[in-house]
Amino acid sequence: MVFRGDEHDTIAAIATPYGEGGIGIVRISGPEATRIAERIFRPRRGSTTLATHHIRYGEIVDPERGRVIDEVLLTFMAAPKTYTRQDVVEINCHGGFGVLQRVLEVVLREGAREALPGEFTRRAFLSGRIDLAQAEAVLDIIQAKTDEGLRLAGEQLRGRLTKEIEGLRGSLLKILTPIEAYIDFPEEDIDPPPTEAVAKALHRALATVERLIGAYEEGEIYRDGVKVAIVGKANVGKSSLLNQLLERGRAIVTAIPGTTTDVIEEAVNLSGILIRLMDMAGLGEPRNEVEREGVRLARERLSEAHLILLVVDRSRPLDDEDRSIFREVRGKRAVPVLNKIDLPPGLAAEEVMKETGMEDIYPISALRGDGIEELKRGMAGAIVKGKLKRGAGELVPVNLRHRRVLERTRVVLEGVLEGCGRKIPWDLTAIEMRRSLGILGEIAGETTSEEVLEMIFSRFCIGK
Ligand SMILES: Nc1nc2c(ncn2[C@@H]2O[C@H](COP(=O)(O)OP(=O)(O)OP(=O)(O)O)[C@@H](O)[C@H]2O)c(=O)[nH]1
Ligand SMILES: [Mg+2]
Repeated sequence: MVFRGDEHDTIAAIATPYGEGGIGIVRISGPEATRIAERIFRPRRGSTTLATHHIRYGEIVDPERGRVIDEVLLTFMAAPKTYTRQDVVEINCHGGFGVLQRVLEVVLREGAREALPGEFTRRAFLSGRIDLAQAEAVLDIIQAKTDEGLRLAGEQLRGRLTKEIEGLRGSLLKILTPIEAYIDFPEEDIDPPPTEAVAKALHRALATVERLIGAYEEGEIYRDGVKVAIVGKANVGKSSLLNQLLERGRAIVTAIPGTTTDVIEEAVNLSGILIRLMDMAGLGEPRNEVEREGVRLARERLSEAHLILLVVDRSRPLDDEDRSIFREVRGKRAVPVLNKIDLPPGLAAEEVMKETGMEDIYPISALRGDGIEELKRGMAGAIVKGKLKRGAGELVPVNLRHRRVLERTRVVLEGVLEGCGRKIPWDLTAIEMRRSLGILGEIAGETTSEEVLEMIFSRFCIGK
């Protein structure tokens, strides 16, 4: 989709989700917003002139037919103290699709144009009220599924990454300025910058770039969640465990081995981290074609898991199938689980510890729910230990787009550093340094191409 809008016309959209709700909002932004509002809004009492940043009670009337559409609360906010820095009107209607659609219709008939996805936020960006990384944060806030994800997005909206990038650009400029002075004013007899000092400063800048790239990996967990695979032999109670963790009967549980064949994926929130649980067929020798396909699928998905719940049936001795699964998950991050502790034991925890080399075993009964809370704490601990060095609040929010920009910056700066070693002419160094500054500017959106903007804003919903 090519962006067709320009920021000088007036846009309008239903800003609340489709469907029925207590209230629904039609939002208008642009130079015509006030005129349109004054034409279609009839206040219950008082002047028809709208005062800025006030809420008024009244009706929306179709000015052509004179018919009342809905009883509303209307907020008028005059530029520039608004989301888009333009005049903004928000009409709180009753939250029915028919009502909202009718109100939007008259607004459009009176001269507004239907907003494109993300166009309000795009205007906030174009007017300079927020930078591009902050605009992306708006989307992250809308899409956050956990508290921690929300906190990370909040950090971004407050401009955390932008500040880091400004710092980085500042240090690059500090390297660049004496080089440019040396090149630009040859008659002034300026000494060339000392190569070692430049190299040292470049190393420091590269370390910052590395740290920010690393922050992406850490933040990934908060943004996209952690994939956890429930792994074990057939009939050990994997699906029962899934149901316990979800607190509902999601997967079929039977006494027949080989009950689960497809991979079942469900999300659950564990201490603010989004966990994407995958229940699957038991790994082991397939007894028929269905199981063979199931095992193949299970193995495929196992490879994507960040964490494995390795389930063993404690009521039976270990056999070769268990051992072969232990071998298969060796080297992966796993939490061992001893299930069916309500039955007489056929196996000691020490044996499993010895054969898997894993400690911290969690004894549970997936049938009765014993030990599930401890297991949840253990899972959270294993995830945090593995990946998260900080809480979301302390993390610099870096998304995939930012990371790509940072990686390109890294390549350029590494080139500069290498050139320093070879004592290439200073003007070449200066050109490359300028290039790295331009690349970094893409994060805040100073040097971002129209295609990239298009890609970012088209992911928004209409009305945001
Ligand atoms: N006594 C007891 N039985 C359990 C427990 N957990 C599961 N079971 C029983 O074990 C049988 C298999 O449970 P499932 O949850 O279907 O096991 P699964 O590992 O998903 O099995 P497949 O999908 O066939 O690989 C069922 O009869 C469950 O009721 C438990 O903690 N205690
Ligand atoms: Mg199952």
